[in-house]
Amino acid sequence: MVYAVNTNGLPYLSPKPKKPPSVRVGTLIAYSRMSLTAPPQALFRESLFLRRVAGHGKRKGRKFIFNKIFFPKCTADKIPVKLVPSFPTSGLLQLLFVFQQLIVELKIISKLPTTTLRVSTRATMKSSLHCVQAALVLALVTRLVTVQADSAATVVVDKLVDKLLPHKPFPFPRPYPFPRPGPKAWEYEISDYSSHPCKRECTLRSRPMTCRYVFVVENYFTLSRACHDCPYNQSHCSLPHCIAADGGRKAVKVVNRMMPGPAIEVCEGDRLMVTVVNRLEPSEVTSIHWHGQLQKGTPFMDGVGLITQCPIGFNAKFTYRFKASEAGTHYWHAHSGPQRTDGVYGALIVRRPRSFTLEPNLGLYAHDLSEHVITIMDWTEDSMTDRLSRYTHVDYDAKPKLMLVNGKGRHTQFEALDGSLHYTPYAEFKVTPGQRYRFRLISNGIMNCPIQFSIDGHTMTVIASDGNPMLPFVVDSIIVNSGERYDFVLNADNTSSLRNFWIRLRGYNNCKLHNATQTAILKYSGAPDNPPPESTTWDDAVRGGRSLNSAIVNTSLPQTSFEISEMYSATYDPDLHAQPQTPDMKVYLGIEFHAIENEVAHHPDYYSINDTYSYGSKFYSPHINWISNQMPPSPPLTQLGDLPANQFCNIDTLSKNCKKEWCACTHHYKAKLGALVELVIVDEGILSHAYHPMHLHGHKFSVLAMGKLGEQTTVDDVKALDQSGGITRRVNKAPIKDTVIVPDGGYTVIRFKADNPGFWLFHCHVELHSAMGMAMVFQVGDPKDFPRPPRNFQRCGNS
Ligand SMILES: [Cu+2]
Repeated sequence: MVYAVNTNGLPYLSPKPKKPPSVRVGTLIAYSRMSLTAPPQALFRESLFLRRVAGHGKRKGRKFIFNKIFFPKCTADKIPVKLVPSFPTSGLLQLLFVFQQLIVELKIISKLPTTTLRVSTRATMKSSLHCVQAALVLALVTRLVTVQADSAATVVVDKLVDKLLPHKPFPFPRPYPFPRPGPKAWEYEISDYSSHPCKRECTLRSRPMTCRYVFVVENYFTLSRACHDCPYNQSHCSLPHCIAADGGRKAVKVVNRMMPGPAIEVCEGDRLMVTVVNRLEPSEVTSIHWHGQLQKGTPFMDGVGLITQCPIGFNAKFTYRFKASEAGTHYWHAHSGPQRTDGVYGALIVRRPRSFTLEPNLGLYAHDLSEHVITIMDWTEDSMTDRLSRYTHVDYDAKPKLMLVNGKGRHTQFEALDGSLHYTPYAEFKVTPGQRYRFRLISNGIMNCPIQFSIDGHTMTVIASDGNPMLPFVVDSIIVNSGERYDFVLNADNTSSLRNFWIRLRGYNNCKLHNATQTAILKYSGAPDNPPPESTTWDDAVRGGRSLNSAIVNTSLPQTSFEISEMYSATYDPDLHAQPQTPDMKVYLGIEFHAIENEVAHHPDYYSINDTYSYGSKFYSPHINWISNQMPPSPPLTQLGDLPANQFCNIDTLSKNCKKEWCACTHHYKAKLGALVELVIVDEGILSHAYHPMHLHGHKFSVLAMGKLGEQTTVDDVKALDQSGGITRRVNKAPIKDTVIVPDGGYTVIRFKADNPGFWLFHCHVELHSAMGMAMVFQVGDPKDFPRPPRNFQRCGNS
């Protein structure tokens, strides 16, 4: 293959270059026309490259403006060159750089599946600065093209790149953003983002980055053809796009053909731009919530379909743009329908520079690695979309038999022709003896299924929850509820006989009925490759000793229980940790299931709740204060005027008796901007022993008190107790969270500062409970206080 670059007159390629001469050419404006045909990452990459070359510039749409630009002096004006595209392209790629008044245009024309590109250039001004090479190198560096040439030519190009980019090493592996060859999902390259440039060491001096991702949401299937011979050939189970799960075959919904979806790992202050492309055949809507990010100033990016935005329509896309303002362990998940429980979820890790002021528990660990992010969840044999219909219209079969760790686990047994037995692989977490690691544990739990998490032979030092640092607390197990996150330090010091250990999950409540359990492996480097010898049944997964967050219920377990309300925050938040004060607004919320003529599930004439023959399958409505929350037809955040006046209600505005008649509306409370709001959440515990992890959007809250009064209680009882001074609140160093459990037959008291104008969902994180009404919205401030949504923000609703 012929390849040549005319390097004559390029002083920086002289045999002994001392310092690359450069020419200051003033302001550079670079336009890109790539986005029509190129993946969005390419545009990002181009931007990054220009920033490296030209310093910090501004981007306005497709236009990049830089005040200073130093490009090497170059004089050549012809480049006979043969190049190949780095990715399949179906049309014209064009780069146009306006260099003061000199226009350098690089046209790359290709037709699939051609391998040769034609490059043409034009200069519109007579100038000695014919920086055609610069444009070529730009194309090369941005990986739009690669050189098809012999090694000598590659060396020449590499030298060109080196001279243009003296700040080596380049901040990410060279193949980015095309990390591996693979099929494209329509026009989008689907990536796991394992080598994303934003995944970097966070330092005090580093500038915030703009971090772009494309999330293609699809209906998919476990053990798809991407899994080839999995599990008979174990290595096939980790092939790209293979979701082995627990070995069961199941319809799932996923992002970028991964489960969990791509982990986003950024530094605090980075700007996230996530384009969500909805490919959920047939015609399903979606939206993505960034669980743990407060969205201050960007409430319309919170991702709650029909509260903060219109759900993203089928075949449509929506770009979430927001700042990663909250450091810590968080996660993203779908917030339209039950998609998150079918697989649309992934980690969202926001790191801080290694500074004791910012990370008070920094001294406890040496490593904070991507590979030590653990997502756990209960898992059903059939899809949750089906199960939601069944829950509503048939019976309450919400008893998961299974669990997953990072989308993996062992359950289904496969028998090969030779009679050998095979299973899908366990998740593995590697450690080196003697080292201390920060693990980040995230629960994407589906059902009413608290999970006891423990590691054989080790204790855990809990250092944070929901992204908020806590005073370190050593425990043997943590009870994790849906939506909660716990960061703990693991000291890899159990080396008396170098071996591996089980990481165990044990389910309670709904998960106890089928003894749902799962294990993963803590792998010591240097240990034999065998799995641990101990048995892995549900009974074996019990762990005694000190347990955190059992919600005062599991007293029968061989453990000493500590509650979240007994923990101490390691940071001081003036809004939440000031001296005890009377809140500006106080709301009592009773969460419970009630037998009421819920018109979604029952019909007064045909299958009434009072029909004796349907006794066994009565639908008990998940309520907050006897109200079934219903989503409005349009998002109130941006289309408040489109909603009827009676769309919103609460216990104070309803005239009917909700204990007799079904009350359904968008359950709504309004808080004044800046108000300190206290919620006394009461789980009356009447129907069953249920756990309700309550999650607040847009705010974090302090947990001031928690108590269990008996098997059952009522809101009135708790109110009376409170008024008689029977509920003591600890404000000083109260732990800060965004998702908290409420003891069954008891209460949890939380406070938040309503300082984030917008509409914010507050809901149970058990999917079926929330979907059927155990949710409400807090309006903070008036519409005049709301930030203005982006131009052309989507609209939807009744017509
Ligand atoms: Cu619930």
